[in-house]
Amino acid sequence: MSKIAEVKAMVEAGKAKLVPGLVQEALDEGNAAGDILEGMIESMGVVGDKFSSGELFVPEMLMAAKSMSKGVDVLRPLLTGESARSLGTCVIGTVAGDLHDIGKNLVAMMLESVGFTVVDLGVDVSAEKFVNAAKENDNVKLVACSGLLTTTMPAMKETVNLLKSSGLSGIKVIVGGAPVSQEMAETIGADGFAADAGGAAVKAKELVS
Ligand code: B1M
Repeated sequence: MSKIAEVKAMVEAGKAKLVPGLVQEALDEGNAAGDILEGMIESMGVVGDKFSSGELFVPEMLMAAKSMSKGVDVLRPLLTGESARSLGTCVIGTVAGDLHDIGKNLVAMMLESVGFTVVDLGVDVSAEKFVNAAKENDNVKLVACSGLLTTTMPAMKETVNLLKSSGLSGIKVIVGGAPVSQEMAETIGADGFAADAGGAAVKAKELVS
């Protein structure tokens, strides 16, 4: 079994203590950080499918998420790097009612890597909290909203509406997460959409330049 396959198997099995060591071993063997990350993202898809089919339950899903987060911690310095440019501040969070944060954390990491100062509000963030953070932090150029549940899409819409009606001129809004599409982003009035963390960094740069 390849080292990346081992990492994937241990993420799927929720072995949070083993994953960081295996990720380091995979790097030491010469695997690219991006490939290891891709493998772990695939594993979360497998976990989701097993949850849907009743093979796994919430505690196992939680352990898989913890395992992936520990693995990402090892990759973080390799995926971010130092950016010389400053693109301003980005306020990011997962919308109200939604506790999923792995994708949001990856997007935050990528935004930092291209030169944003990131203010991460965490998960279950109300529309009001997004607006207050956009007003209270210096040089905010972008608000980024993540959401993974179809049931929290109305909260995303509410967040975009409130941001747009709060007189925050010049602040762009980007949205994303598995149930979000370009079409939905346009319908709810967001300025941009990206399907993944790399795409979010590209789109975010485009929106503020
Ligand atoms: Co939940 N969960 N979960 N879960 N969970 C999903 C999302 C689900 C698809 C699983 C399934 O049924 N197959 C399903 C949602 C179904 C739906 O709404 N259509 C689901 C469900 C139902 C639930 C609960 C309701 C289960 C329950 O309690 N009965 C519950 C809800 C809790 C809540 O939020 N209120 C729940 C709970 C949890 C855990 C807490 C156990 C855990 C999350 C832990 C954590 O995040 N710290 C969890 C997990 C781990 C998952 C799955 C398995 C994995 C999610 C993940 O981290 N993926 C997920 C199944 C799946 O995704 N296939 C599932 C990896 C991550 C890298 O991908 O987050 O999609 P993702 O991010 C991507 C892109 O979407 C994008 O970039 C990222 C990577 O490049 N992206 C953006 C994300 N945000 C972006 C923002 C952007 C741009 C791009 O711009 C701002």
